[in-house]
Amino acid sequence: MNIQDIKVFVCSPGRNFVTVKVITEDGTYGLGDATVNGRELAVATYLEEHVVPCLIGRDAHSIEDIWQYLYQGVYWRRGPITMAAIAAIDMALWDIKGKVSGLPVYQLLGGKCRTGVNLYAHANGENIDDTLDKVQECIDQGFKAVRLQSAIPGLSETYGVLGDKKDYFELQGNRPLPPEQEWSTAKYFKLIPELFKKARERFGNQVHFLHDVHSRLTPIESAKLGKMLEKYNLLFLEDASIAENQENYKLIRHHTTTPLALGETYNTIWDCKDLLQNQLIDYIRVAATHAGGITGVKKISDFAAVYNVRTAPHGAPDLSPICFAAHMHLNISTHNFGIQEFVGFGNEESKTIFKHGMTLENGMVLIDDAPGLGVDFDETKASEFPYKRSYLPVSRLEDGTLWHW
Ligand code: GCO
Ligand code: MG
Repeated sequence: MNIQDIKVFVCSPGRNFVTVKVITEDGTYGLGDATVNGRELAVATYLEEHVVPCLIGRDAHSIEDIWQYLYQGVYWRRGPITMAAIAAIDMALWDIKGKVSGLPVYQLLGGKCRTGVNLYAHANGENIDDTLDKVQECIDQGFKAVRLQSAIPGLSETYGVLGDKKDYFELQGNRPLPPEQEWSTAKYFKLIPELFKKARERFGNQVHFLHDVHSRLTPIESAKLGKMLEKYNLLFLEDASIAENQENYKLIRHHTTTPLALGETYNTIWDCKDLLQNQLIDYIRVAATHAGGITGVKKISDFAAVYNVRTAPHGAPDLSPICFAAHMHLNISTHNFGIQEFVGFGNEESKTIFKHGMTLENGMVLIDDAPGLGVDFDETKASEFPYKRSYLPVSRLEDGTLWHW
């Protein structure tokens, strides 16, 4: 069953998405997500110029061989652009295999390990009380785990808290350049223990709590934060420090029993190999779109299982519903799955483009038994929302030094 055509679409229903459609000679098609937030056209060009011509005429069933052909077969390996391109092709090929066999992708991956996929929701507030009111809303909606983020007094803007802006695109106003945000670890440290103290006082142990540091702390500061938060019993502390140097996490790990999660920007097993085999983290957060698709994530999950590390896939709104569906098939069929980040199924515009049968019930996502990934893409509707240049913010310390965003 040979590949006849591959199309790449870039649309912006409130934010940019890069979508790939692989079509076989009998007309079966599969879909993949190749979105790299703020660098969308780089992946689209990589696919159109460098990947598509090599795949026409190849057998769509040879998923592993095509994955290796695009990974090992290219002298320039790894990196987010390459791996997102591989990911989108890979998802589309799994989608095709499912459609041709009449089975949902999770059946091809080994079948169900659980009935539904546990989620954590976001509570992002302008201050502690506002965050706690948002936690209550999440509990009322049935979520059993909630990530708490709060604006930091004295800093102009805080990660995760957008005020009256609905997304980072709107935050940039009419000037599509990276917005600049301030960071102060001292101000952050004044707020965070207080946030979790009040959260436990108000909610007791009704739900799991999580928090995303977004990589702003040094390793010793992360160790200190982990220790301060131990008594509030977090499910995990995410992206405490950057781990380009994976050794950093030894220092954090040796000081705290707060569980650690990492990996939303990782692209291959090589980015997290040392973290996993040294048991320095508890959850690996790789996303199918950024880590080589279903095939890439499966390799990482199986390796993680050896070290008792569970998966907690990235679920931000810049991953399209196709990636989310790929995660659902992985999550439901992966024994060492932990929890899935969830921020809803997209805005109203994107719901007119991406159609699927996933439903939310009692803090879980349930998937239907549609063959393949179970998502469809309306090309005509997508063309009504053309690409808009957009950037994530950058971060600076109060003296102007560039810092991790
Ligand atoms: C998360 C992430 C996101 C990222 C975003 C970047 O935990 O959901 O940290 O908020 O910042 O996906 O594109
Ligand atoms: Mg994060």
